[in-house]
This record gives sequence, C-alpha cells and structure tokens, in this order.
Amino acid sequence: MPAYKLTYFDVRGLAEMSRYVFAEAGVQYEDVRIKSDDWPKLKPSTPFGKMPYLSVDGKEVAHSRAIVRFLGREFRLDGGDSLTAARLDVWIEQLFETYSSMPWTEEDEDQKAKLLATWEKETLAPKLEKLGGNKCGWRSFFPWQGCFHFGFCHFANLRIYERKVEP
Ligand SMILES: N[C@@H](CCC(=O)N[C@@H](CS)C(=O)NCC(=O)O)C(=O)O
Repeated sequence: MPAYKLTYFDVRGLAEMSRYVFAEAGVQYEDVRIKSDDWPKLKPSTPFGKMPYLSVDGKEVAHSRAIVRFLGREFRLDGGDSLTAARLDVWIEQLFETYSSMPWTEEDEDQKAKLLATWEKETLAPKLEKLGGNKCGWRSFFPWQGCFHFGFCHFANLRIYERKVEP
C-alpha cells in the first residue's frame, strides 16, 4: 500500500470528501493540517499554490475532485467500470455546480435562511429532479458500490455547509 499524505487547512472544506473516502476504505493516511499562519511559507512549494493536495509515495495529485476520483479508483469505490465511473462523475459535477450557488458568504442569519429556502426550492429541487429523472439519472441505473463515492461528495458538502469551516 502506498504512503498517502493529504495536506489541507485545519478545516473540512475541499479535503473532507477525500477524508471520508479514506475512512470508508479503512486506509491509513497522514492527515496534514496546515495552520493559516504557516500557509504563506508553504504555498510556493505546493503544486499550484492551493490546497488540498495529495502525496502518493512522494508523487503529488492536486485539485480536490481529481483527488477524490483517484481515491475512488484506488479503493474501488468508483462503480467498477469506466462508464459507471463517468456517470458518477456526472452526479458529482452536478452537485458541485448546485452547491456553488448556495449562500455561502451571507453573514446575516435571517437573510441566509431566506436565501437558503429559495435556493432549495428554485435550484436544489429542480437539479435533484434532473439528477434522478433524466438519462444520466439514478433511476436509470443504481450502482450500489459506486454510490459510496457519490454519497461522500454529497454528504461532505452538506456537512461543510452546516458547520462552515469548523475542523
Ligand atoms: N480547484 C481547487 C481549488 C483549491 C482552492 O481554491 N483551495 C483554497 C482553499 S479551499 C486555497 O488553497 N486557498 C489558499 C490560497 O489560494 O492561497 C480544488 O478543488 O482543490
């Protein structure tokens, strides 16, 4: 088994879905959490000046969704064949597109609740309906094994939103 080292800030953020995949696969890895104060010094030595990145026996993989797909393939949580894996990727991309329009930065709690209610009704519900219903949707195929990979991305995003940046 290679030595895996996942480097990110000390929050859930973009690394959390990969942490879930490691946990589900029961694979040991080094969960390196960088303090904000230490980041400027580390940044120039990282693959693209951003985190997370994963080191696999010293070779680096950057970009959170590239990392989670790699781990899905490594631990056979990607549906088992390339078409199923691609269709899971479609779900993941659709979910990320959906989540990116959530009211992430709204500070006022009342306003946030209002925006979130509108987002659920006008953005989330139609997107989920399309995810389920069309020819890419889960009603047209349902790979139990691959759903772990998909489910982690979904779950990680919801948890991150609820708790914002807590570790
Ligand atoms: N597309 C990248 C985005 C990475 C990214 O924006 N990371 C942020 C933290 S969530 C970061 O490293 N910010 C620090 C900086 O840009 O200096 C991914 O999915 O991993």
